Amino acid sequence: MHALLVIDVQNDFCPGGALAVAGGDEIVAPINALMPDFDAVILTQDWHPPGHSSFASEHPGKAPMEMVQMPYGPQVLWPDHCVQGTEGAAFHPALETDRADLIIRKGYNRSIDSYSAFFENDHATPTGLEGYLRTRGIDRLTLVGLATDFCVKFSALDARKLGFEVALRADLCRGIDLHGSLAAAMTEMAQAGVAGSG
Ligand code: VGL
Ligand code: ZN
Repeated sequence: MHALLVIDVQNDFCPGGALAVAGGDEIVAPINALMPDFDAVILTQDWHPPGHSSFASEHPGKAPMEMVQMPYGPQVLWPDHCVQGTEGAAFHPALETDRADLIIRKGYNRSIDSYSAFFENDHATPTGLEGYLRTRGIDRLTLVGLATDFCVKFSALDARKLGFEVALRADLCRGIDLHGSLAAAMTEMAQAGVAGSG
């Protein structure tokens, strides 16, 4: 069983949003067109409470895109984004969300970020997606979405660690590219055996 995993195609990651990824909206129509080719379609939704600890606004003297040390490791600080229930957290209006079997939300714990669809940024607290996939007999994943070098990469690497067969449609992803993070992400994914990332 082969699932399409659509990462964070939300207003705040598209042009005009709080953490806009260049070209983020360009991938929406081709992702919709791909959905019928899969046994399952799963969407992720970045879903932060107000005052989330990944927001620079919670760290006096810090600006967005600066780093801090968190108990679970280094963390990039972001502009406030994808706040639960806001228009910015909503999916891009053209994304065909009705086709999704499952929408998995992440980043809802105030004290820890969650880039990956599988684990929070401590690499230990599960979102529950692994169990869902296994109980449905899904063993192959194709990943698309935003952002290539953060949530897509973390999801792809965790999926490989968990033993799933993983392919990236790099043409249907867009990156943030902070200090070369996009090229580094592609290399990391290729080394981990993510097809389509080399
Ligand atoms: C993401 C930064 C913060 C992503 C989410 O979807 O890649 N990036 N939250
Ligand atoms: Zn986020």
